[in-house]
Amino acid sequence: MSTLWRHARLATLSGIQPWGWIEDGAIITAGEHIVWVGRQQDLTPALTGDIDAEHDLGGACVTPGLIDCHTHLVYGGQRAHEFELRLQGASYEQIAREGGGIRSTVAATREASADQLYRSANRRLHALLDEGVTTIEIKSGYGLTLETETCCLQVARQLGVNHALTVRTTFLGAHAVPPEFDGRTQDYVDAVCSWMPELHAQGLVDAVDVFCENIGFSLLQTRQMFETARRLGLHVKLHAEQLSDQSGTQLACEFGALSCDHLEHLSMAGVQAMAQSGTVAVLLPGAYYFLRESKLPPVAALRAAGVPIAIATDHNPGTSPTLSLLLMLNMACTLFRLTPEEALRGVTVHAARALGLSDRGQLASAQRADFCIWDIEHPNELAYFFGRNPLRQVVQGGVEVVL
Ligand code: DI6
Ligand code: FE
Repeated sequence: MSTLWRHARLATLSGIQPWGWIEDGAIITAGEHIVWVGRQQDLTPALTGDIDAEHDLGGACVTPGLIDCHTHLVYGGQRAHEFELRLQGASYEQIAREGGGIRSTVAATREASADQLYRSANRRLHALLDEGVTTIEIKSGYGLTLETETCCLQVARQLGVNHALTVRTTFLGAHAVPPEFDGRTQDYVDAVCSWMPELHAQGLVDAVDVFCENIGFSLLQTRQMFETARRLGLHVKLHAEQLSDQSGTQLACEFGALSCDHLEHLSMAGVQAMAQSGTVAVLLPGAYYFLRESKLPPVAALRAAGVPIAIATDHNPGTSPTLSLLLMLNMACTLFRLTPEEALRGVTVHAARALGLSDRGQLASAQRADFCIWDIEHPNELAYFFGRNPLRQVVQGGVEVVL
């Protein structure tokens, strides 16, 4: 099945033009892939001879499908009450130390049935799909037993089976130490390492992540888990330098990490390490905003060093309960001073790279035919508006998705 999408204004994010802009453009898709992108006037009869269907987009703006490369979408309950506590002066770390925080969501997740976990994650997923997300990363990390982590990863995989989107799963067993391992963090790290081969054998893990932090796991423990991941041939990523500088980034880069995420407290040495290993910096303005952080990630240094910057929702019940990737575009600009074009690259081509995917994120031949059709004049409007969704249509794998 070959389709021509014509009369579009394309932000291809490919080539050297700003935005990879093509003013009066067309796309030809065949099956799940793009086979041609260019100016309408360059369409030749040889190109359009075998077309089965044609869509006139009436001058609408087209971008690659959006990619949310860091979410914790599967969990039980929610934590609006902790938000109230923080408004009364308690800090996130304080709440975590007193058994709230991640642990309270772990308790709610363990209590929920697989069906309940699926239904609540499905509702959240729909909010993201409605704004043009075509690929999403979903982390485990709220089960913290082999059984519940397995269940959460299965729910994540099932969401991908039942919707027109790609799901990449990340095992984040090292999100927090569960209560049954209190005072025995090393035993828990050993347990996490022992679960990895089984989860991997079930095809449930695309990458391994660790929360490396003074309230999370140490550098040495992170190294042990990364070594286990490497033996299994799994990619690694890291929650790094979110609340303090632990130099986790340098360690992650030693392991060729796909991405280091958060990075508010990243040092210059960390920036250099990322530049050398080609690791993506995933910035999460939702968590920065919701925790009212004041230390900004070193955007200018990352930019100067040529580190690719991605943006994601970090959707989770504790620090970033947002379900709007478009809002994150706006916040990446207002809070982190990214340009609107950098922000869009951050949820497309750089987000794809943060997931180890080279077949998406740009409008170019041989890329997956995942794209969004927007009722806007220019793609800078995606970062400019907030609380407004100009999405007209999503095409996933060459097929129009019913929203
Ligand atoms: N960093 C975060 O911001 C989330 N996890 C992490 O490692 C917070 C998770 C939570 O509070 O539930
Ligand atoms: Fe996170």
